[in-house]
Amino acid sequence: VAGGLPSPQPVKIQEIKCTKIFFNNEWHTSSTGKTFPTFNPATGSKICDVEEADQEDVDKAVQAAKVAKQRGSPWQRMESSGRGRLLYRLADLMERDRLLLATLETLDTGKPFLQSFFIDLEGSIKTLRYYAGWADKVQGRSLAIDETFVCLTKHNPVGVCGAIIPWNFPLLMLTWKLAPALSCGNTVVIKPAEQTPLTALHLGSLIIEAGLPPGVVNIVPGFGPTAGAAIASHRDVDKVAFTGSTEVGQLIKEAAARSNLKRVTLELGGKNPCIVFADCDLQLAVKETQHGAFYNQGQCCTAASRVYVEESIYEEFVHCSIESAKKIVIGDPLDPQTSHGPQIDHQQFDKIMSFIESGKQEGAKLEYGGAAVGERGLFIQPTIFSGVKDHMRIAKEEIFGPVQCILSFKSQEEAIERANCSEYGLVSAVFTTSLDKALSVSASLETGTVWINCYNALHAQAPFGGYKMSGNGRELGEYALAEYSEVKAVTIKLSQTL
Ligand code: TXE
Repeated sequence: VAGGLPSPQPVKIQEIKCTKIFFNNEWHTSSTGKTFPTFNPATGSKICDVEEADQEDVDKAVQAAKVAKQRGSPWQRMESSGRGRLLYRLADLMERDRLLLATLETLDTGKPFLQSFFIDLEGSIKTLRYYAGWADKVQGRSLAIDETFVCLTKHNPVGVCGAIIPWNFPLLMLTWKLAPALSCGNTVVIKPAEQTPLTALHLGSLIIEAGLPPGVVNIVPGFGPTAGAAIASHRDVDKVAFTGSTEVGQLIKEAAARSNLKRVTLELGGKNPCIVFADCDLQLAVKETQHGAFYNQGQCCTAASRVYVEESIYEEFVHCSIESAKKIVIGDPLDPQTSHGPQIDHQQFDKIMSFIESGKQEGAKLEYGGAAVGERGLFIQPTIFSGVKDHMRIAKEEIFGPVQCILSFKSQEEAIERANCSEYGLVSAVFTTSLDKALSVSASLETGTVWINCYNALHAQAPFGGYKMSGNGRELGEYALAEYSEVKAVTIKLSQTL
């Protein structure tokens, strides 16, 4: 019981209803006749089979999206406040089905149920409402111009927007793309990750119920090299938004360049530094950095994977971090007591275990965890390494698992230098009680987000995205509207200067 209210509980799901390809507000079987299974990573058992979209199905979905955005179509002619109303309605339907969607998300990803409910669903619903409010506020300007001209700018939709989604936050990453795209009047073709298609498909049923015109939102469950690649290289897709690995991000940009130079926004990996100064609130820093490292089993692009701690408090920080890790409850993700679930699949599990091995081999000190839990299954203990050095693989590469690396530093300048010494630049954090220090260090960090005395503080109103190889463009906030708009300058010649 939280705040006097009963804690939300997962619902019993008898049958998964939405398992087909979704376009034109209808459900379709795949053109190849193929399906693929989706598994519960907590048990290894199959949840259901899903229709597998391939190139031909993507073509049909893109065609539907293209027709839906055409001049004179209901969507194109709809007034902007009407688009806003549809987004509000979609948010209300998501709220109505919140328990079901949170349960589906937990079944498919293995993330603890209360996290699905309070983070993924909360964030998705808020994002839809935030962009619903923007729909009738997307506007151009009247510009000061040389000579006898007047220039007006207008923000138009880009057109058909592809969205390729990862498995770590399936519904949240989807709404981060869907909401601004619709707010600006685009149409969308979404490919959920092959590991986690279920919440995206349920959304399809809500799209119909909300009353969006056919073809505005289309969903093609399938694999990366087939359905995903078909979107990235499609000549009728005008923009693609991708969240996933840096390697695939590079493939998507290449495919965009080779096809029609579609616009690309990328949200890729991270190796995110936290700088913990001796004058910080130690308990707060321990709590936030650890939560940052282990949240969602470490499967976050924002994972706090390099924690630099000032030498004088290093030992105490490591000790407190170990004590804090002991309180983490590993178990059935559907049990509301659980705070740590399984990794998503065998491939990720093996990759993480090999990183843990490399940390030991390269001489880091394993302070806590480091092993799989149980004989079978995909659970890994929260793992803490101290004595980590910058050259070690665990300090350089994205692990995407529950591994916290704690390093020590002597001076502020050294900490900044080492924090910036990465090909990634997604997020960073600073822990200090000195406002002056917090602001000067944050000004020097080469990351798209800097959190001060907090972590994973993501909000629909604030932009999110990376410097360097962490990506291009920004999601969320007013900034994301620019990623989903074309700007048209209309210049008028007058007979005299105004
Ligand atoms: O990612 P992929 P994977 C990182 C993390 C993880 C690693 C590999 O380090 O360990 O990536 O994970 C689709 N054309 N992140 O293999 O393959 C794919 O179907 C078009 C960070 O799962 O990048 C899925 O929908 N699309 C990350 C999506 O891309 C393709 C989240 C992501 O999968 C494609 C996930 C192709 N050729 C992994 N190949 C983050 N930034 O949060 C695959 N896809």
